[in-house]
Formats: sequence, structure tokens, C-alpha cells
Amino acid sequence: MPLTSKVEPLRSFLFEQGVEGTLRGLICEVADACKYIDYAIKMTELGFAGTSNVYGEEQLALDVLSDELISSRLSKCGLVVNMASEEQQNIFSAFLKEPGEYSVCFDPLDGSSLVDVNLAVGTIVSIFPGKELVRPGREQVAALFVLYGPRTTMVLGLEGRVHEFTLNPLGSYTLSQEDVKMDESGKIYSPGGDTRKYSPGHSAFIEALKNDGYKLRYSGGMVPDVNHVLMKGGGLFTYPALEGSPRGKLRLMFEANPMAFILEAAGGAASDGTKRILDVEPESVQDRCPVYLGSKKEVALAENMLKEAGSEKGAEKT
Ligand code: FBP
Repeated sequence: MPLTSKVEPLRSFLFEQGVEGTLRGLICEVADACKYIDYAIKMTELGFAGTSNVYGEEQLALDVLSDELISSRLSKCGLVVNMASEEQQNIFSAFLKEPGEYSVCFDPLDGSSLVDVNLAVGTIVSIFPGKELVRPGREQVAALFVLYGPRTTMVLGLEGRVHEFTLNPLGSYTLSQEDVKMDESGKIYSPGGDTRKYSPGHSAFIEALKNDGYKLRYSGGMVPDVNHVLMKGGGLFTYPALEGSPRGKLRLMFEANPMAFILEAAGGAASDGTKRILDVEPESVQDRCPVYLGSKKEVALAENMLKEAGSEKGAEKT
């Protein structure tokens, strides 16, 4: 990106957009912490940490380091009350006596198992006002993901708009795309999950996309795959309910909610197959959620076909 006077750094862009000071500061703190994760991905020894997370999954050294980089940064910034991390068991509070005004859920390094094979991964962050975290996603005030790919970019959803910033070699994020918008439909699909365990409705839906000439684009990393659908202007990312996992694999608070907030702000849609993800009432920060994220047409088609299959199954039983 040529250096011109038009270079718009993240903090001044947020200032010009009238984003209030504390939230502006918090977004910049998160962005800064992710600079260190970006460096760690490129420089740190790969391999396991010898510990497991709350889901019993072996943690990579990078998972633990990324978690520490964000937790410690947010704990000391004076802008945060409570936090929850996909890598930690419980909700935890900021160190400071005078806690801040916001609470944050984050997945420090989503798709981390792909770093070993040198594929793109990401950090996902969800920001709520106040101290409560176990609440519906529609109450978020902002959400973002940082994509560690050929370029390191941050995609921010805020006040009904979505913007992309790129980390330049000077170590600052500058605006690379303002007001990213999704079309009503697209031509790519990104289907997660074990196809043998797909429900009949979901299988029929994926088949319909194939028959309609949609191109398969799946890396196994939610952040690069959702970014692909968003930046291509349309299509669908999905990780459905599976046989034996009625709520799928992805986590509501750390993955589904922030991505749903961003996609909706870009004019797309986000469903758990039956309803808007942002209206799902969580019971705990560990909840999982089936995910259909993308253009409105594809998400609506998924809901209709799952419903039809559901009613057909119901009819068979009677
Ligand atoms: P982690 O949070 O444990 O990394 O899992 C999330 C994830 O890696 C997503 O990024 C991705 O979409 C999905 O799981 C891939 O799952 P699968 O390997 O079952 O296709």
C-alpha cells in the first residue's frame, strides 16, 4: 500500500468516526496485543504446551502464549471489567481496582492447529458494555477478528459498519477498506464438519449449493474462511449440528457471536439453523452453536431446508 497522506491509522479513524474514548482505547489495546501474536506466530517454537483447555483439547504453546498476551494486556489497560477466553475455564476479572467499562470474550488463536502447516489463522474478539458476559450476542457493542495471513489484517464490526485495517511494517494498523458490504448472495461455500454426521437437511442444503455451481473454499480455519466469504462479497461459511453433537463444534461466545455481529453489520446474516445467532440466549461461556454465516439468500435457504427436512422427518414418524 503506497505511503500517501491518505494513510488513516486505526486510532484516528475511530476518533473521526466519533467512537467514544474508552471503546476506542480498548479496540487499540486489542489490536496492539495481536501485533505480538503476529510476531509469535512467525518466531515461536511450534509444538504442544503440555496442558489441555476446558474442552480437553491439547493446547499448543502458541495457544497459551496468545492467551497470555491478550489476557495480561487487557487486565492492565484499565478499560476492562471481566474477560473470558476460549483457552481458560472461567470468567476472570481485570487486575485493577478501578475496573473499566467493558467486558471481553476472545479466542486468542482460532484454528491454531493450522500454524504447523503454515496456513492462515486468527484471533476473534467480542466486546460487551458493562460487566456481564453471559448474554445474547445482540448486546455486543463491537466485534473484531485479526487474520494472520499473507498480510495481517483486522476486520472490525462497529455501529452497523465493517472496516478492514492492515498492519504495516511500521507496526501500525491503517485503514485498507472502509464500509465492507456483503451482496444478497454469493458463489462460494465453506462447509465444516464430518460429512458422515450431517443431518439429512444439512446434506440436502450442501448438495443444493453444489448443484447450483457454488465453489468449495475451506481451509479449516474459521477466520480465513469467514474473511473469504466477507471479502468476496458473499457466499456461506457453515459448521452445522452433527450426529452426536447437536450444538456443533464452534463456541457461541468466542466464535459464533463475534462473527455473526460482523457479518450482520456488513449486510449479511447469521443463523444457528433455526434462528438468528445474536438472539441465542447463552447458559454458559462454554456453549457451542451450529453456524450458518454469510449472505442473506444462502442463510435463508439453509433455514428453510433444515425446517423442511425437520417437518418431513416429523411426518415420517406419525
Ligand atoms: P479451535 O478453536 O479449537 O481452533 O477450533 C475451531 C476451528 O479450528 C475453526 O477455526 C474451524 O472452522 C473448525 O474448528 C475446523 O474444524 P474441523 O477440523 O472439524 O473441520
